[in-house]
Amino acid sequence: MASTGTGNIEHKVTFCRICEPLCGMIATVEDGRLTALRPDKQHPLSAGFACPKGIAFTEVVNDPDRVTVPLRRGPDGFEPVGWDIALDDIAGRLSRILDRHGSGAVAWYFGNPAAFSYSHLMSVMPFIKGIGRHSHLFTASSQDTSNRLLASQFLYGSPMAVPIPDVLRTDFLVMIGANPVVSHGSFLTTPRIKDRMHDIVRRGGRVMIVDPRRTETAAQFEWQPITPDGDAYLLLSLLQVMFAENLADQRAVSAVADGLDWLRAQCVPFSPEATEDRTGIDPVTVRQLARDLAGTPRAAVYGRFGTSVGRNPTLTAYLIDVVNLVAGQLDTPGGSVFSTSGAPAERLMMMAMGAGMRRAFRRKKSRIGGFPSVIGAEPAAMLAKEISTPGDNRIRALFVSAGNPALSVPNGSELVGALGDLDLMVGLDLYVNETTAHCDYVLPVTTMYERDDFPVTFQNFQSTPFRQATEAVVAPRGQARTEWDIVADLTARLSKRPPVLAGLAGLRRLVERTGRAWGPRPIIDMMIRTSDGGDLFGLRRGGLNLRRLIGEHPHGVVVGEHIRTGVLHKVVVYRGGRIKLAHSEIGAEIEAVAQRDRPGEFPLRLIGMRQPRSENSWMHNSPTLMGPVLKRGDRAHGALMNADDAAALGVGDGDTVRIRSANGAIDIPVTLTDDIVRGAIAVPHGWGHNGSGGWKLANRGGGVNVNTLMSTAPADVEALAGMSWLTGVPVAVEPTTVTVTVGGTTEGVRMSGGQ
Ligand SMILES: Nc1nc2c(c(=O)[nH]1)N[C@H]1C(S)=C(S)[C@@H](COP(=O)(O)OP(=O)(O)OC[C@H]3O[C@@H](n4cnc5c(=O)[nH]c(N)nc54)[C@H](O)[C@@H]3O)O[C@H]1N2
Ligand SMILES: Nc1nc2c(c(=O)[nH]1)N[C@H]1C(S)=C(S)[C@@H](COP(=O)(O)OP(=O)(O)OC[C@H]3O[C@@H](n4cnc5c(=O)[nH]c(N)nc54)[C@H](O)[C@@H]3O)O[C@H]1N2
Ligand code: SF4
Ligand SMILES: [Mo]
Repeated sequence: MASTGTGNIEHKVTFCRICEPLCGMIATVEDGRLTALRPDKQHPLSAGFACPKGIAFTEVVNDPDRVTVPLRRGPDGFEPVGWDIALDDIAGRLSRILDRHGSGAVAWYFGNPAAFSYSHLMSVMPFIKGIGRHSHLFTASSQDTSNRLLASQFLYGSPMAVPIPDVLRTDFLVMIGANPVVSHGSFLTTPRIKDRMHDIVRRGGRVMIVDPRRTETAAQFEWQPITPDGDAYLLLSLLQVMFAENLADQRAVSAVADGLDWLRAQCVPFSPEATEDRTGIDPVTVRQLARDLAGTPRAAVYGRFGTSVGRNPTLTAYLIDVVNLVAGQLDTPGGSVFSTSGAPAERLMMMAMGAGMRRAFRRKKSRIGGFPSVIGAEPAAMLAKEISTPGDNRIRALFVSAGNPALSVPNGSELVGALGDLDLMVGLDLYVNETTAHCDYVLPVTTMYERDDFPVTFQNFQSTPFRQATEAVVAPRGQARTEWDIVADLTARLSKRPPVLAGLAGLRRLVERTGRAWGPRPIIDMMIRTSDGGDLFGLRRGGLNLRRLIGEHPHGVVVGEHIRTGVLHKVVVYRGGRIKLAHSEIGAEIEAVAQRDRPGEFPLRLIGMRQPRSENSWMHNSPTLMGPVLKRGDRAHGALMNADDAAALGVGDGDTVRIRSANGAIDIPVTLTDDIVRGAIAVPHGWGHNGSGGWKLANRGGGVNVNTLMSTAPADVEALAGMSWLTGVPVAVEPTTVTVTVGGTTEGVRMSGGQ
């Protein structure tokens, strides 16, 4: 690995893997210890940018609260044990559970950071699938991306075909439900995304942000306010206008897609006038937007998190692509494009994945709620009920890696209650968090700087085709090991290995016999060699392989100026290579949208809000990130509310309010603002560190778990992709403090205790 420095101080080139831009980093390593991180000025794309979280990561690596030895639950809480004792016991208990109850008794939940580690994904997936055909897999994706992947499966035949906006070339970017100034982009790897968006405006183009809140991003560009969960109506209206005004080149669309007549008929009832009370957007604006999207030569609509967690998110994701298609903006420069790797085998992979996942979607239904399998997983909102409901294939052993579902999925207290029914629970995490606190064992894992990596997940979401790989920067702290090693070791210790796992164990022995380390590197090497910029195993002189990428290009290499377009025939894997627009499932969702309930007992709508110094639930133990927050006292976690709504309810700025939903209630201080539409209230997620976790500073930050308000009733989970309902959730807000005047000074008096 490239490094410079004198004596015991080295400066190592690497990259951040907290969020999707994967910013280049220089790590200062003194006597083998990570002492500082700074942005890499020589990184071709992030070019000296890093956010506060990335810089603060040194504090995670060296955190005294980190789990650095295997922990076993004893009568007095967790106690350290050796790896052999831990893994022998886990393997023994797992083997007995498998013998007695079969593979349906075993489940794995992996969370967001798993997507940022090749060795994590490439070990856990084969393990849990290899356990047997009834095993359960849950991921953060049913709170995040499954709807988007399923929409691609419907339209193109494969969940791997996910279009992204061609940010570098577009002249009109419409972002729906995304706040990249804070999130740094999602399903979109565009380092320095804010600068790239300002470039659009600088070259005479426009950026429009469709969001119920005038976010940090909306404040810098055009803000189009919308009623929470109104996106499907807006998109249907855009299509209605495009058809009614003949803005679409229908011949061009019919040349690549089947079902245009079906689609046109579906949109008829949704004129902008008919949807105005659902979106809060004036029909003149909607018509103009439709004309601008169809009339600007390079325009792209992009939707992200805010469009993924409402009532009908698979439909919404489907409609975003269809709007791009009908506007003539799909698969064209500056439009909505498919970032392909250039590997000859890519289409074969997509075809195989697509066929397998389409079959599983039709045939495999979850035990509780009958939800279809989406990218091989079940809805995490059903995890608690899958543990606590008796019957065949009830979960008895649960592994949780890189996740904190007690805070991240709906109704965490139901889940925590259910965890007590398990016979075995094992966590693989950097910390004892609010979920792993309930484990029999918590196993210490490496941080991103303690392992080699290549960001497989994000290769096809890059605005600029780019390759970078890294070695570990420091040795693992304490006894931490990679998920790959832990899974391999556990597999080897199972008394009777299911056939797939036996095969993997055999393969491992074979590889080790040749003197090579068992790991994901050969697979990654092959990917690099066969995709854009690769050496094609010697056929392309000077091309890349993994060794050369790390050794000669530590800052990474741009392997193409722009995303390739004109690739529809490669990414659409249906026979004939044609997009399929007509689906009975989509028709049923359009029907459901038309019938959606109006506000009743709960008149307001809850939305989320990411924060620059938080990463979901897990960076609240960094003094650098938390210090300024804690200084502001109880404002570490607070809600944002429209000032007029507040006035109508008698709520003042800074008051603590009670937010109630059909599912629960939380008490939280509010800040009043005009920068959020009337009827909406925003609460950040990832808080609610109640002291059960081992992260002391996070516990001091506390906050409340907003997902207490969310439902796990099967009827409240989206029927298609099993998405949790996290935005546009009906709530009522009431003051918990009243303002009284005592001897001339104004004070708030609490009317009721905590929830
Ligand atoms: N600092 C920071 N960065 C992060 C994270 C973090 O926790 N902190 N998390 C990372 C993760 S896991 C992800 S998935 C990404 C997500 O990144 P993004 O996809 O950019 O998502 P958010 O930042 O949550 O922004 C979603 C926006 O949708 C709006 N919204 C809510 N409901 C609706 C709706 O019904 N319609 C519309 N149109 N808008 C709506 C919200 O007001 C919000 O501004 O961020 C990643 N980056
Ligand atoms: N209400 C509401 N709920 C939400 C969201 C929202 O916006 N609003 N966002 C949703 C989204 S988009 C997401 S992605 C989920 C996130 O939810 P989850 O993925 O379930 O949890 P995180 O909070 O990301 O916690 C990640 C855990 O991984 C650990 N960790 C970090 N790095 C590693 C590693 O390399 N290996 C291992 N084994 N562990 C590691 C951290 O210590 C932490 O405990 O939350 C979802 N829930
Ligand atoms: S934006 Fe921040 S957290 Fe995300 S990759 Fe860059 S430095 Fe890391
Ligand atoms: Mo996420």
